[in-house]
Amino acid sequence: MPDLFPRLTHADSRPALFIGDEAWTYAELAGAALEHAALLERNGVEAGDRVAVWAQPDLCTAAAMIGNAVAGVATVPLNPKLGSSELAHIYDDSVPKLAFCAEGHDVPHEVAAVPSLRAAYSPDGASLPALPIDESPALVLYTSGTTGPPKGVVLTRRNIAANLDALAEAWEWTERDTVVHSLPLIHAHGLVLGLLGSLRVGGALHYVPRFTPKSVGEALVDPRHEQTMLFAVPTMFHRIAEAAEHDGGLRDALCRSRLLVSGSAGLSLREHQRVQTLTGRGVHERYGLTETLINCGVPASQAPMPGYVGPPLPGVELKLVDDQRQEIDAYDDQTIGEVVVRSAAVFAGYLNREDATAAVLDEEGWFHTGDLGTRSERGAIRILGRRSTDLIKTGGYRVGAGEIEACLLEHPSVREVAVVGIPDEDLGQRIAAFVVLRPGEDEDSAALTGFVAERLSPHKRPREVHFTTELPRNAMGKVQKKLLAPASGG
Ligand code: MLC
Ligand code: AMP
Repeated sequence: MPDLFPRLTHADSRPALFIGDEAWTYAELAGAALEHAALLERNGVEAGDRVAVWAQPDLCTAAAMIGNAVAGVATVPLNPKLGSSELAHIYDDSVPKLAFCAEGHDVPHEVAAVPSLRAAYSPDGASLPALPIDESPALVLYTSGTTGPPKGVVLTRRNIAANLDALAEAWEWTERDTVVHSLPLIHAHGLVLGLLGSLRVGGALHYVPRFTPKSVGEALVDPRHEQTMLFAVPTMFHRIAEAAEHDGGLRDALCRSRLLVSGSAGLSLREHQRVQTLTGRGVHERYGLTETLINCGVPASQAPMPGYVGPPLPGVELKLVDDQRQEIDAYDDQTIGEVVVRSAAVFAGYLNREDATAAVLDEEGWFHTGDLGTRSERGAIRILGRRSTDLIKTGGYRVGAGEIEACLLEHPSVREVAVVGIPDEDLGQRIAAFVVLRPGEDEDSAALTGFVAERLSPHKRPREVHFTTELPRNAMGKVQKKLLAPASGG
């Protein structure tokens, strides 16, 4: 029978996870996951329920996520920095039976309706039962749209296994690899690829709880690892390249890694070249979305292709379509169309949002990404922008302009607001808010920034606030965001 994590069902003493100074073998991780599953049962959780997990950087967090799968429940990962309004929305929408937090960390918010469960596991070795690869929901990942609050993306075990196997093939990813990353354990990149991917191939994950170029560099050359792969977002590569200018050890660490992989946003040609010049080796890009997981990637067997995210992964069908959703045949590297994909990794739908699912997933199973790209003669894809300027990618995080606007409009001093993404060398895009205050009100930008950080989450806070007396509108009264940020949306 196909099994989601074969190495956990024949668990041995090979290392599975390194988090900070702590480490677990596969047998220890399996034992902890079983302890977690037993704890869920004692607390009345049943197969088919959902359980939220505060994604603290802790071995027990990983055990809880795997233990949830053993118990047949879907994990709703929660960002430990999540603000109060966004958490309330996620709880209301996903209705978790309980929320787990690894002991030793503060539970960020207690919400009476959702009981908190705290535990620390110190396992003896064990093995898991096989986890069948089927259509059961494994994860509900909350991600932003252009308007409204974030939607829950339901990913099944089959989605996850299909995508990880395609990536393993493209990257020649095996049990010999230790992935090093410092991404939050709440999204496709850090959680699905970084954690679940490492466990599915039977390799290891070395998680760096707090991102600094130095700590990532040290993890890459940790003598316990046979060979390493680095997963990072472009903002991290930008900061790593800055630091590597003056740090020979970091340059050496990058050079010795088997594969450097960038994703979640486009890596600029400048950063590609900088890493290449500094270390003598390049960065392999890949492209995906929460809803589809990874669609394209430059194979490890090929040289990096700055500017391109590579061809579709094995098992991914990809086409370009025009505004009428008609297929574009061009392989000319010039004609721009919306990227549309179909694969076993495409999600099961948005939780409780059939309307929103139908808007992006057609009856033949094609998912409309909203991303604009071209295709070369050899099928390599370039991502050039997005259909909507209201989806912002900042530091690799996807943020909807609409949700920030709605949040700021709850502030008593704010009368009108427009939020845009402004090109930024470090973050890719930085969030800017243009605010019209109510007559007689006076507010400073820090107060508004803090208002968003507290209610949504810190990475959604505007990095700049411009106070104005009027927003530019067209004859229909619609705000003309292009006038606020002419080059936004890239
Ligand atoms: C500052 N801070 C505030 C604040 N101002 N907190 C509250 N209120 C305010 N007004 C604090 C923050 O809480 C944080 O604290 C610190 O300042 C800096 O936080 P930041 O601004 O978020 O950090 P930054 O340096 O900008 O982070 C850069 C980054 C981060 C690269 C580390 O953006 C990141 O982790 N990105 C990864 C995104 C990701 O995983 N995307 C994958 C999506 S999946 P403290 O204490 O924490 O320092 C996907 C699919 C695919 O896209 O293809 O992969
Ligand atoms: P998310 O749902 O957070 O995974 O964000 C998905 C979006 O990230 C995609 O729709 C793209 O706009 C963007 N993205 C991911 N990887 C890349 C990449 N390599 N190049 C350009 N954009 C990317």
